[in-house]
Amino acid sequence: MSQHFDLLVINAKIVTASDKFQADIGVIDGKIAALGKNLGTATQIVDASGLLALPGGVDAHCHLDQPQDFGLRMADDFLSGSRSAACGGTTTIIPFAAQIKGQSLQAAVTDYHQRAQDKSCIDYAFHMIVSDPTPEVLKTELPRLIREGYTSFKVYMTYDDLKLNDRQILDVLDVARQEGALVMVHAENSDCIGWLTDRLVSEGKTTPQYHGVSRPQAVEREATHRAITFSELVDVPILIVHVSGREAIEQIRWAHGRGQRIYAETCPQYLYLTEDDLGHGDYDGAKCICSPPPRDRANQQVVWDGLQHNVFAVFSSDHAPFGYDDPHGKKLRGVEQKFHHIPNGIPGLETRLPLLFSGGVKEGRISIHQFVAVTSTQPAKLYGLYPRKGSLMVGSDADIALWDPDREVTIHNQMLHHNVDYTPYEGQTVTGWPVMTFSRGRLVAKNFEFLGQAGTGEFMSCGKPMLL
Ligand code: DUC
Ligand code: ZN
Ligand code: ZN
Repeated sequence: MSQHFDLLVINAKIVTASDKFQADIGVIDGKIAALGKNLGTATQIVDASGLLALPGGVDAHCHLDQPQDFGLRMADDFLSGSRSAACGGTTTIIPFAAQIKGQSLQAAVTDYHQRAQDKSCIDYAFHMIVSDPTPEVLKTELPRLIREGYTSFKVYMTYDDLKLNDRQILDVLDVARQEGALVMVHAENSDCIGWLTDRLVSEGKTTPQYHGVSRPQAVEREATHRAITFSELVDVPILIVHVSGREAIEQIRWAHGRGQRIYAETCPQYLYLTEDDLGHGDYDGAKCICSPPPRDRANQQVVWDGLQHNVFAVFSSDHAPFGYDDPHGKKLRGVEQKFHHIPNGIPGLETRLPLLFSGGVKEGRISIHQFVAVTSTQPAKLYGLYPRKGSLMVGSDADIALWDPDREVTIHNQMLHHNVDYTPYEGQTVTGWPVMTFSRGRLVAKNFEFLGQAGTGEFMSCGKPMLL
């Protein structure tokens, strides 16, 4: 029986985490209503001949408008961040509602809703950051918020304003086990970083390049191992975020060999940047300061190998936007800072997918199905958004990215849609670009142009993690 659709995407080659097939996509009320041939008529028809139709990306680790200390301010709010994501083929973002020590978790979540409301142009959910696990938080707030649909939260093993001690991490993992939440862990050893930093500063070594020296792989390896041990003791899965290189990967593989459910995430910076990008005394290196820091070429290869062998469940941007020539960013108060006072984080929402598509799929390191899995399907599953997000199935949201797999693009900051004054990937040429992005059937980006509208993105409460 022929039907009338709001939107028909015809002649698409559809690619999911498992399948590739030729079909038309019929959309009604923002949802995929039919997949097939000769489906019927439509108000809007888009011919996708020669293009790939992929599920819109799910960027499960990005920071937008997150309150900062010391006069710092993130360059992207929910409008500029979601706009940039949409133009890079991403249709779901999951940033962080961060608890400030002394604040209730609920206050952090309420505040964050206000920041997102009427701004995001694509759908979004929140992870929480638990920085102050008081008895009230552990007994009442955290379990309640998990039941209300905030089913993932991050803990930090470093940063004075955010870090938890080992006992506190065990306590929050226990709540996650009881309630069925997924805990994301920032694994770096705080005291080791502090000790190395003090030594470098006392020797007058304060330029951006020393950021990497203050956070060697050993501090990431040790914390990763410790987090894996906590997961074993509490008997709860965890996800190690932003894994940077060989040593942490070895720990994760070791845990996998023992049958532990340790999920891992990596990011474009660990495939495309190296410690050389932190500079050699010049301040430009501040543009690439993120934590953990980028390593070397040999480590990039190990991260690629990890993607190829499915060590990583998730590939995220870790977009943490601080302007470079910005008195609220990398040049705080207009002054070049010592490395340990430079805000950590780099932009990447818009370039995440093209960088992995190009270096991964086009260069034959991963299959296109692995690409869809780590950038969309698996984050949607792990963070309780599947099957609404993460696939192209009847009943799913019509979040569709149409990719031209052969489009050659040289990345320049001026073509990006974030509010940051640089990209770490300036001048990088990639092959493959998402030329049209639909969010629940609405065209939000086409050929580098943003066509969406502030406030059309919806908040989604998350289900329990669907473990892989
Ligand atoms: N950790 C993050 O997850 N993002 C930015 C900086 C950091 O240390
Ligand atoms: Zn982190
Ligand atoms: Zn982050």
